Amino acid sequence: KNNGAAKLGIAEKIPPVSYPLAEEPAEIASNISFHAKYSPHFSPFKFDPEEAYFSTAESVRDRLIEQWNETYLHYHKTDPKQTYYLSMEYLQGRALTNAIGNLGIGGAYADALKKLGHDLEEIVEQEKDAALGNGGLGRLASCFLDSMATLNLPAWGYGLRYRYGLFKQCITKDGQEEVAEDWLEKFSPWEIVRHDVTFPVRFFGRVEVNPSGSREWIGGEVVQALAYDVPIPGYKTKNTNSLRLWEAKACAQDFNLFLFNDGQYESAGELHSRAQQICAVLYPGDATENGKLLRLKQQFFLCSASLQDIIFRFKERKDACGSWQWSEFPKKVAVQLNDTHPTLAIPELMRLLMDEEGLGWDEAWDVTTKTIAYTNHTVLPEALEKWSQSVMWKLLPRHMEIIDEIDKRFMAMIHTSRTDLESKLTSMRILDNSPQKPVVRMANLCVVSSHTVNGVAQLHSDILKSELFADYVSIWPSKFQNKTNGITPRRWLHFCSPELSSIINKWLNTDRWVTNLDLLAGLRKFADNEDLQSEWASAKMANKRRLSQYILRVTGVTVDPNSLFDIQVKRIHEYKRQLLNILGVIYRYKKLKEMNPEERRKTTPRTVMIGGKAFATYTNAKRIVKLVNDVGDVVNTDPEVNDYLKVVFVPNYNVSVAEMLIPGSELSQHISTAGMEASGTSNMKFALNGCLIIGTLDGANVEIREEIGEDNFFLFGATADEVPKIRKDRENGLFKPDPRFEEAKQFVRSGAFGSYDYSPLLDSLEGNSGYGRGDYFLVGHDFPSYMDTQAKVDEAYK
Ligand code: B1N
Repeated sequence: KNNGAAKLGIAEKIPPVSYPLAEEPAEIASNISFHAKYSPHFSPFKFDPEEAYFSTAESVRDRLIEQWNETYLHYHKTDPKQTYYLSMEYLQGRALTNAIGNLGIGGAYADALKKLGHDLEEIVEQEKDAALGNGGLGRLASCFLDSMATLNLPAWGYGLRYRYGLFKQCITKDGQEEVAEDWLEKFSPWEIVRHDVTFPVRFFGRVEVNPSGSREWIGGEVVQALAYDVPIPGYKTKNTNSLRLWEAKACAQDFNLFLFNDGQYESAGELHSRAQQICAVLYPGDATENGKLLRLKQQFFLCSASLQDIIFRFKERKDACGSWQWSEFPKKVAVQLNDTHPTLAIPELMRLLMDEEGLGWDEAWDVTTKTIAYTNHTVLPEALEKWSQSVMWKLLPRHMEIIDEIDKRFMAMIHTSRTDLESKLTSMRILDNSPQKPVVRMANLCVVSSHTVNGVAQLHSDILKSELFADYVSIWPSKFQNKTNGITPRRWLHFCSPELSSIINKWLNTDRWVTNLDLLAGLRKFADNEDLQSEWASAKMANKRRLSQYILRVTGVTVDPNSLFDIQVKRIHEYKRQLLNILGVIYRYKKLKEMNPEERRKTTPRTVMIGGKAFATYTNAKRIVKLVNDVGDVVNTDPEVNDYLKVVFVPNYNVSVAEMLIPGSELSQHISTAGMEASGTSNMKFALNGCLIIGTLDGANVEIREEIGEDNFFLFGATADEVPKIRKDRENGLFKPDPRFEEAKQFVRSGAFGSYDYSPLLDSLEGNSGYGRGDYFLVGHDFPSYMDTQAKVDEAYK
């Protein structure tokens, strides 16, 4: 029975203890009380909601650890091929509801807490979101972890344990203000620090050639990577995977006691504070020069620690079975790169194999390219990573040698076997040696070194093949694939809308849809059933009421649950076109003002909610946040109109806020300029909650529309293949703006929403050409079809 443990050499040392896991609410309650009493974190004399949360979480964690240990031993014993997801971002959100839901003990815990005088709903609110990510890319990583655990896949995530994750967004009279959010302020009950899992990670230094000819990276500074494991439970399975987050630490000997005793306290601890900087903050993902070196250090730190750990475990499992070969590595290990942020995994794996394990180039290259795969998440030029060659030579000299060699060998291959591509070589190469700014193109390095490259929705993957990576397709036709994004149906329907979830259970007579969404098609045959319709409508109304109370609490604005709830929540970006949305709202407001009361009564009352964070340095995005807030202030206090229109900026949009908003939505907006949103994932969450979509043919919208049917999707706007010609026509002065568009802009310029100067924002919509001006995102072009389509929404709602 203990084969796995025997392999680990721990079977004899640790007798098999079984921790008595309580099942009955009374036993669970005493288990929670036990943690409240013995937890070193709080006074044993108080049991307020916060302490109740931490004690509850610790009691749930005991169960997770049991399953997690069993899972680890199981995989040690069976030695399956294991997937490792390398990501600089994870947007985990809260863990308590998810954990007890996946373990199937939600009801027992609710009852137990009731016995202790607490309400589970209130207790879960005590948890801070783990927001170690910016947006869709980070949330996708977290959804994948949940789904892989549920599918019983041996799959781990690797990431960084940022001290400060995504900032908290406060709204002031000046618009967005960023405040550091300390998610570890008290502590996180969900992580297990692994003092037994540490690896050294080097920066800077130099390369030395040994007498044998092998190369060695030495000198520089070395920090320790310390692992923190977050158990990831699957739904209704014992399988419990790991999210391993690395923290950077200096060693005790790096603390200079001599300097300290000499009174030079800061210098004494310099190496310690430099190590601490590495995981101090989540990079805001913006395209500024600032902090670039630190970001590169973060990326390498993740890659190096993770690969050392992966190799360690591979060898540990192999050594237990006798002799083995490195060619088996790709049969046991798959490494998936979440965008180019962990690209350094490629040269680091090459270095570890060659310099540490003694493999030759060809063998190391074969292992590396069979192990690594790359997911692209964007075609936006400013998000395609390029690292300065000189910075890279300084920080990672050995890796630059390796990248240089990969580049040389790629060129040699083109010169010998693909002379037809020689004219394209300059742009296909990994190194861009242009004299002004020599850089490494990370996406090119990923394409050349991965066995598979995927986009995240069909349209996006097609664009990768026809544009961004077009030149590579004829070399490796089968390398390029599509994997349309997905979401976990547990968090995004089953747990966030228990009302709707139980209606679905009832009508399908099963809850198997929770792990197989295809089964939802079984509802189709009841679509016209009036009982189902009224149950559905009352679940939606319950969720709208809950959302209304939340809106009142966080904004002070009263919204009417009988109005149409129209929501756009996502990062604020010009390509996502929150500006199109708010200009449409502004036009609607102006028309409502011009109507007489009789006419107003015939309109469809709407509550428009917009939420999302703007990068701290993205000025136009912040102006959009301010504009939405200013419009809300005017509209919501205008007694002539505010029975028919409310405009709410939902502050501090995050995973937990999404769990509140999405179930209460009726219309959601996914209105990016076609071709620019790689996939989108909230579109899926809204659709799953019975919300209709107004949107463009972009990203996963295209596939969602095919799935839910055209009559559930309000389509408007230019298509991706039309966009280049529309931009060209505009440059040639051929654009004729719709009068409604002009009227909306003019209304803002007239000062209808206060004295703030919106002209830089509005000017970006004017002019003939250029990124950032000349309406690059086609707001003006799509405005008329957007307004016409919104009119259809109003009619349909009636
Ligand atoms: O990745 C999501 C997609 O659903 C979205 O459409 C896409 O915009 C998003 C640099 C990014 N692409 N690129 C990023 C994040 C952080 C950063 O520093 C780029 N995020 C996306 C999941 O596929």
